[in-house]
Amino acid sequence: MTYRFPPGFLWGAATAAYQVEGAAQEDGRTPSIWDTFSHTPGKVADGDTGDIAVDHYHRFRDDVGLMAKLGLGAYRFSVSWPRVQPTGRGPGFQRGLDFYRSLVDELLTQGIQPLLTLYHWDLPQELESAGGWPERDTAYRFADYAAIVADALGDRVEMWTTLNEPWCSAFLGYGSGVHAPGRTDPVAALRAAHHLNLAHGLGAQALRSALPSRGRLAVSLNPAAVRARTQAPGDLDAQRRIDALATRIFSDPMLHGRYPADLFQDTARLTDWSYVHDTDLAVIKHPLDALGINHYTPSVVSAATDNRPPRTDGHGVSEHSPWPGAQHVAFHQPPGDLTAMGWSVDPSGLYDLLMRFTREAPGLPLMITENGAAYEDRPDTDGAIHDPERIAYLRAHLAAVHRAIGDGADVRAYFLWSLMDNFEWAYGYAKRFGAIHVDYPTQTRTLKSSARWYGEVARTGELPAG
Ligand code: IFM
Repeated sequence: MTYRFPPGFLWGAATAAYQVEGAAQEDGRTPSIWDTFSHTPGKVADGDTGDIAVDHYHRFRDDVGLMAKLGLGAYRFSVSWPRVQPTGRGPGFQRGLDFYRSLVDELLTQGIQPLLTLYHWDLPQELESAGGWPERDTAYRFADYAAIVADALGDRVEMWTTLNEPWCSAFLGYGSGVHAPGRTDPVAALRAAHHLNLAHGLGAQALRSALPSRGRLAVSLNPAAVRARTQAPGDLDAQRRIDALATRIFSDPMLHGRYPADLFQDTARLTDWSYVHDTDLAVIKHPLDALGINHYTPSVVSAATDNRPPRTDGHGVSEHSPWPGAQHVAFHQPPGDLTAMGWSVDPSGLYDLLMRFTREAPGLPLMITENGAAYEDRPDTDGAIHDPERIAYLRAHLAAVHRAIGDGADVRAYFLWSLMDNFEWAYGYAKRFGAIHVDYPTQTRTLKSSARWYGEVARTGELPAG
């Protein structure tokens, strides 16, 4: 059986600036929090940094050529804030903006639609030194930055997303500390979450006023598909808590203009949320043209039988929890084969999320802005790279997307994470998510079998049966 996707469905692949660009000290770019963090001993596996990454800054024309060869219709990339506004304040920096203009022009020349993400975690270090996301001012700085990028690229980029996975920025960056800036303060994490929401709203306002009317706005969230281990009241309460902290803390303000009452109760011993000002929620609930969903694996939780903080699963190792106020929640391995990240392969999570937001935000188109898997891909003796597990993962998840569309979900796009192997945050270069293999010492790109397979799906709009 073959699954046919709707006409016009957009097939793309995604990357993010710090993970691929390199050229960290070129053309006026200043350090971001990820430069500082990755250069701090012990923070990233093997001491890896994004200094060179996969050198996309210099090789973007070849990389776009590979996308065109595969037949991709869209490329999701992010702008490096410290490249285009090096101090995080003041006017835009022309050389940095020129790079993105060249990238976008190359994409358009090849018939590939750009999807631009403004913030994929690389806050200018100067703004972190001034307090970072726990401080309200950072949200206003983000709105200024959004306007700069919109003024420079709004004539040629139609699809915009404000933030990528604000949960990671807030709770891995300021809670468990496995991501930059590496702080471990639960109250700072909650403050960061609110100011990221505010940044989204202010940024969306700035984009709307700077972009031509055809500009389309979205945000990429990583909502959790979280299941209770049993139907016991304690396990259901654990599920509710994690759902509030992982998903509703962002989706409720952005889509409905409110914070969940249970989130405020669960965190009342930590914070009174007085940093949420009266008018903030109206700003945050800015009308969107689409919701971006990033999804990899579901979670299974239960009530914890002891007082240990929940483990930081899948993003790095920390004694500090990324879940403020949820110290009585335990995480369990969901069923399914495991990827190289230790994440289980269970496409029902993606289906459930698509149906959830179809019910919760009727009429709002959905895009899968990230989905994919890391495996230990190695070239054969003849240099070919066969990655049947990745093909199986993608096939299963795309079948789930197709099923959701059949059940009424208005899904418009799918972006594979990732176009090519790259810097996987706290894991450095040890985890390979790419459909294109990168030999890091030589920067040679080689299509894996999954790239050829995905290219065929993208070109035909059809998912062949396994
Ligand atoms: O590599 C990341 C990406 O930057 C954000 N979403 C999850 C991916 C895999 O961990």
